[in-house]
Amino acid sequence: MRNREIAELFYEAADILEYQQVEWKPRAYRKAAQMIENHGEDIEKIYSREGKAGLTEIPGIGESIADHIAEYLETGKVEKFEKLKEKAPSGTPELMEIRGLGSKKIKKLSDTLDVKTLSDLKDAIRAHRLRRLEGFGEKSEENLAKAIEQYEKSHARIALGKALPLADEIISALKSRCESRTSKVDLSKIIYTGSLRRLKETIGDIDILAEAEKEEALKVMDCFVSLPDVEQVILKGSTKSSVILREGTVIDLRVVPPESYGAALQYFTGSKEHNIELRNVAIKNGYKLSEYGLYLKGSDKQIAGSSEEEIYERLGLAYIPPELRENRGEIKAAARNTLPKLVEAGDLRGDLHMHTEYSEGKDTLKTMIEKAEALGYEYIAVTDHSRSQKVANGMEVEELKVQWKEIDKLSKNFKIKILKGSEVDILKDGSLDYPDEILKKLDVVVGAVHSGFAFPEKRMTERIVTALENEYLDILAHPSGRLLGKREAYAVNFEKVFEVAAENGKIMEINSQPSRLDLNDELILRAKTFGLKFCISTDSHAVSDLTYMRYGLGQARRGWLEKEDVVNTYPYSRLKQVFKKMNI
Ligand code: DGT
Ligand code: CA
Ligand code: CA
Repeated sequence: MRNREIAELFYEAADILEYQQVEWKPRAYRKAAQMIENHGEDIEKIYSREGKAGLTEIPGIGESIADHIAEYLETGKVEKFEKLKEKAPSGTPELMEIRGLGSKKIKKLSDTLDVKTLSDLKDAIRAHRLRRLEGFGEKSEENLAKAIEQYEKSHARIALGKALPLADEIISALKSRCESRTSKVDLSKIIYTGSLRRLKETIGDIDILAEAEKEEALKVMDCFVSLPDVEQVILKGSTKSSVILREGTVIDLRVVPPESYGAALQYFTGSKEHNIELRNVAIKNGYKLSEYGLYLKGSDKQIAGSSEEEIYERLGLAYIPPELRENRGEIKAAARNTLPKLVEAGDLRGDLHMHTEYSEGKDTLKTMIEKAEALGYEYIAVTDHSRSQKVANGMEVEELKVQWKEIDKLSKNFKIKILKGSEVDILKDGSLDYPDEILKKLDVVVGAVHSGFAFPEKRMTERIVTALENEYLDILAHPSGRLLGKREAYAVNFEKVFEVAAENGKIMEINSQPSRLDLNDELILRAKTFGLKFCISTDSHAVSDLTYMRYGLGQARRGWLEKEDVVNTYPYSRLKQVFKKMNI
């Protein structure tokens, strides 16, 4: 199905024509694009069956637009549109998306200030060159600055930890609005799809899919665009609507009938690369796969479509969990029935990295324990910062001993096992931040780099290798040191780190803080080939952080990990064999 691709062609042409101040065509092109995008049947199929005559029967598509579609389907491009693109400055479509900027203004900016791209425009605003321009002025300069900020926010990738709760919220708000007494639409099948369902570490936009009969679809869309958090409606149709929320996130909602729900869920979950590969499998087996269903080639007969499971099954594949759908070998593995049995939330028995008021945590030791027990955990490790972490209120040896006493006391009142741990700094020479006689007494030592991030690769590698060779270190915390959107991973030779860690039986942390997600999926996949084991930890700084586990779990699953690969799925008795110093 190439309807969206064809629609995109006309949207782009419309933008450029508008810029060139052609009066009526942009409107006609946009209308056609919308009709094509929302047309239930494959435009390509209509053309191959009925030729141009079939196309002109679609409302909004006249002779000349049909000619363009035919040319595009035959040759992969439209000569006229290619010429248009050559004449327009390359930044035009982007500038058209800035609120308050129409084609006339863009032309004026280009002719008078030589502003051709978004970055030119930002420079011009910063230098206050717009306020003297006829038709602009100081107020409009300010408004444009705000519009650019909003545009950039809505185009920046957002953290999984922000997108996931937001999607949950929107889905439940939409459900209750639809199911209210005035609307009475039953939305029992609604789910987030796209990169969010694959639990990618960052999300471009939030995609939501809902099932409803055709007659109900518009009602669902009415509910969606009128949600209180919606700031701007980009597009509203009966199958797809798109909005921008007040805080800048873009949400796409698609509504499909029951017979296509599974096919749409599969398609819009992606990834695009997985879908392309899956479509090839379909073709090889004499089928055709689209977001509407799985069909016998050259026929309208749908053989699967209402559930994802039946689509994979009909293609001769084991069901592939969304986190694996990145075209990293999952389709071959599904064909051979060798997919991993991924670690699940219910497998996790404890959390091995958390802070309390003793260092930089916001909650008391007791509160953290209570919450962990309420989550059903069998054990936790309390790992406040070591003494060199002055900014994080790192603990002197004496304070640590006070904490041990409190742990001993509290242990009597709780069923959950409380491990005495520490997040110990790996100092610049690779040594650990407590003397051996203290390290020896800790049940779990989580080693972490918190300084000297700019070390050259060789020095950083030697530093971490030294720490991994230290018999008292158990876990390497957030091994790459990156902070999403803020700080790159430090330069380090991971091959060497993984090799030495494996030799010494050290555990790699998967840190679940939304700003870290470290190790990331790629590094997890790589580390696993060294035979390493992992722990998924929250690095909690407050009780509310304990639920971050789901994000780390997502990365572990994206890294193909099974229960056996993750030590905090082990029962307490077996954990003792991993951390040999454990003495409770
Ligand atoms: P994002 O939003 O950048 O984090 O990534 P996604 O994966 O959510 O991508 P998005 O929102 O553009 O599209 C949602 C899904 O729709 C995507 O995962 C797969 C499917 N899709 C989008 N474009 C194409 C395409 O050109 N071909 C195929 N086969 N699938 C596509
Ligand atoms: Ca998306
Ligand atoms: Ca999307």
